[in-house]
Amino acid sequence: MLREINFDGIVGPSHNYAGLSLGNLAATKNAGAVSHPREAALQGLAKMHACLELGLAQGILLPQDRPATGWLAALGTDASHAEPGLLANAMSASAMWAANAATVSPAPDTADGRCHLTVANLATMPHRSHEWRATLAQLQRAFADERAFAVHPPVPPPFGDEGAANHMRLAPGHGEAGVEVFVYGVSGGAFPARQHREASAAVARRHGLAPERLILAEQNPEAIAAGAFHNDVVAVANAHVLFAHEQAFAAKDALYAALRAALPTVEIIEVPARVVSLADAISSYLFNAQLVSLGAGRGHPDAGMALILPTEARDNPRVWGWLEQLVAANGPIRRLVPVDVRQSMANGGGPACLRLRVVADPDTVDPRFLVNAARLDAIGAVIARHWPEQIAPEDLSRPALWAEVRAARAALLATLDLDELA
Ligand code: SUG
Repeated sequence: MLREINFDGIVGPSHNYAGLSLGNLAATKNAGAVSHPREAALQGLAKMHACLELGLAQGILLPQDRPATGWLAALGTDASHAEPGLLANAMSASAMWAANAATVSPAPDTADGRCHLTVANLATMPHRSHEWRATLAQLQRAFADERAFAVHPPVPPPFGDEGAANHMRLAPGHGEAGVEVFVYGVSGGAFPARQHREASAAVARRHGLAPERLILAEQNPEAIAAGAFHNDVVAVANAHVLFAHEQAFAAKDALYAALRAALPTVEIIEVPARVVSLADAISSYLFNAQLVSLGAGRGHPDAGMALILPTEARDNPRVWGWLEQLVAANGPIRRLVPVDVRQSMANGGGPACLRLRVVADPDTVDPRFLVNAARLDAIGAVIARHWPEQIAPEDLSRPALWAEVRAARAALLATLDLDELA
């Protein structure tokens, strides 16, 4: 049976605050702060436990090898000789934000009836631009069953592609054919537009989406200027529901009309700017929530939906007040589930950034990438034992930290029987 599976990126042992992402206000604000990789990874695991308790299917993606020696070698250097800025780019744990790993078109939407995944090139940011090789290697293993999946390499730069963070799928149910919305930005403001229209269109062509299953929509430049560097900071969709800020899209009326034409049962829940400003939306990450169907895996498709939100959304009275009214109103969204992912949030990554959604039959996925509570506990034991407690900026150039980070990852791969990713 087709189900939505959330694959969460396990926070890597080199998680740090180097302030590498221009236009990501949280990351810029926390540049130079001391990070806590162990706490960060355990917060991510607690979120996965919460998802399992809601009856959702859960998978994992693994941290990448850091420092990124292959990338440094391609630049004619190594960790011992690279200048600090370059080394920070090689030490980033940014692959944890799995929403940026790939764009996924589930089987019911595609021409050949397979689930298609295109790995994101993340070409706009140096620290993210070298993630794709290791991501491709992982996805090729997790989704190796070629009867069910097609895994594509990234679209070529300079067309920037940031994966599922700029992609929304709406459908009557996860296992039915839907419409896919690709949201791109147009450059010109103070901050880079990271998703290019050309990349979105290329992904849609490769996935074999029929024209009636495809909408290309421009992100509102005001949202990018306010710090919404990805669309998933101002909008999220699940099944037949779109939950979006009033200022998320450049031409929202045209988008909403196209959605209603493609999916007459669509429900659009718009948060007005006069109640929640773009600034509040971005600081609270209210839209970087996982909007999930409750009961779907247990055969109760009408059990409503939950928003799995960062605790920062609960801490903002304007945001929380609006959400409490929303769940009281008897609409599709019936539950609010705050989770503490503050270590990731401080780098601009909320609950939705940490996961990649794949609609698939779990039996077709390599089981090493799927988890239950017991497997999460085994991962937690490795993290508690091996992940550094903290990393200060000056630690990034310490060979002892490189060795610790490598050993930590190796211990996790061994526990999960995934040494082949070493
Ligand atoms: O690409 N932060 C990530 C956050 C990605 C969030 N993902 C989604 N919205 N889906 C980014 O800006 C900060 C890393 C640093 O500065 O070290 C960073 O890369």
